[in-house]
Amino acid sequence: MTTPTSTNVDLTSKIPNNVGLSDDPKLQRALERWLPNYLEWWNDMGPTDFADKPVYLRTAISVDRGGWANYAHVKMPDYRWGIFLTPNEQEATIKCGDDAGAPAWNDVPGEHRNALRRIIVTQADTEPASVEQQRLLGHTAPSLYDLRNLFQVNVEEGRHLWAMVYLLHKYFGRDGRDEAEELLNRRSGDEDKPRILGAFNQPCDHWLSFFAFTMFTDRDGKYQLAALAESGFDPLARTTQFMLTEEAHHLFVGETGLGRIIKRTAQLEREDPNGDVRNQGGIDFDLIQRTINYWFTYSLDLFGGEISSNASNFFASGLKGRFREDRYEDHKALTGTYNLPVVEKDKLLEKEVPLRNAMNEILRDQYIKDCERALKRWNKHIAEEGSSTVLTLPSRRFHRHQGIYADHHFNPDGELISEDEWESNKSKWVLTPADNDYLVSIMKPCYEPGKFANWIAPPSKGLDGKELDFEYVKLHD
Ligand code: BYC
Ligand code: FE
Ligand code: FE
Repeated sequence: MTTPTSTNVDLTSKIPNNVGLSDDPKLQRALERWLPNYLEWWNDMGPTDFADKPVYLRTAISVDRGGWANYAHVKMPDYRWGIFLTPNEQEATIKCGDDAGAPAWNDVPGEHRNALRRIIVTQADTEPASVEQQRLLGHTAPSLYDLRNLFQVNVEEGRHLWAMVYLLHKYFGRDGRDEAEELLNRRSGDEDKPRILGAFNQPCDHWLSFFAFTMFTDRDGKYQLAALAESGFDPLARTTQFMLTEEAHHLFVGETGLGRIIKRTAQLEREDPNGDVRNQGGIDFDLIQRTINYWFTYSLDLFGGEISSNASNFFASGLKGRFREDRYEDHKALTGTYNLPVVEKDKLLEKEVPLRNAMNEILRDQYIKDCERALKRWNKHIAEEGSSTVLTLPSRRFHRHQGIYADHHFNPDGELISEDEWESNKSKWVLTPADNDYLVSIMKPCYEPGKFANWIAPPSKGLDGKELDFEYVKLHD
């Protein structure tokens, strides 16, 4: 039986949904029991101190094209976190692997149960983690426009957790309910109960990191979700398809946020006779480059090992496809190979690996290309402001904590270096505690409608057709 979904959303239910929740009272009760625990987590670990302020948020009230974004001033705890699956247009099939072309699963096949649960739990864990990482940023926002964007991202990451918890409750029985509880118990950066993936335990305590995170880490989300949108487990495919529509805004926030800082930096450089940006409370290009290096590489880690039997199994069993699998002709990938440099006896040597084992690397390739596109755009804007600075992405081997390069040291160009060389250069290459101190010191809240902090340029236009001086967050009633 297929999951009943329609473009009509049941908004009268405690949990808005288009999955016919009211027809499944047992599941509905289980989720309604999880709801207060979720709200408790949100109150403890979500954005601090803004619970009573109306925020101009978009809420999904329908999954129709164009009809799913409904804007209104809402207090965050009243945001209606719901469960939405993109409706099926035709009978779904398994998109890749050994059974490519066979009908998709509407239930969890026994032999793939553990792998699927692991994928869903891993995906789910990142969502609340990011909210935890960003919980203090409301106190230092550069404008009401940015404050609103932060909160929009936060409530939607909360909704993404709901999306995954629905799958766990509906399809994984007791185990799924236990996992859903655990998702509210782990904490970003906690020594005893950390979040699962590395990037989600790193501190994000100022807005340069926030924008780099939404640019680079949310972009891993885009590629992982796109790979899961090709899943043969149809409820997962359709859930992630809907999540991707929300994700686009997070990426917009990151890319334009960094772009606006970069633009402002070029202007400040020009305005000072010595090109000194910091004496005007700005963010110098070297610091921006170190931030890019830091978050880009932690995000590269999120794709997993370069040579991965997990990835091969996920692909072979049709659980996880490639980015836009339909653009490939061969969906089995049994014959091809992929070449990549590996470290052998202190040298980098090309190695050929079977295509299926390289699926993480193939997804990483597409991610890197997408990041390069953004860098190119920023560099164009820097040149237009009259600066000769060129920002770059470091090599994929640089500053890695997962995969085949993690046990070695590389410079940003990707050349093998000694540990000494790494140690003596790392403060030039990646964000340091002193950098974070400086950034925290310049980030004072700027909450007058239409005003922006000095270290960032205003956006080219407001949101949802509103002016820049619109009251995106109502701080005073
Ligand atoms: N940190 O074969 P390997 C998002 C572990 S972001 C720590 O190399 P595999 C969002 C791995 O678990 C998208 N551990 O990797 C963004 C395994 O452990 P075990 C999130 C790591 O399994 C912003 C071992 O290393 N979604 O949505 O092929 C805001 C060897 O595994 C890391 C997903 O990730 C790491 N970085 O690939 C909000 C999709 N990397 O089993 C939200 C679901 C690897 O040996 N996840 N390990 O103990 C997956 O598809 C895969 O688990 C991964 C790893 C791609 C993450
Ligand atoms: Fe998300
Ligand atoms: Fe996101």
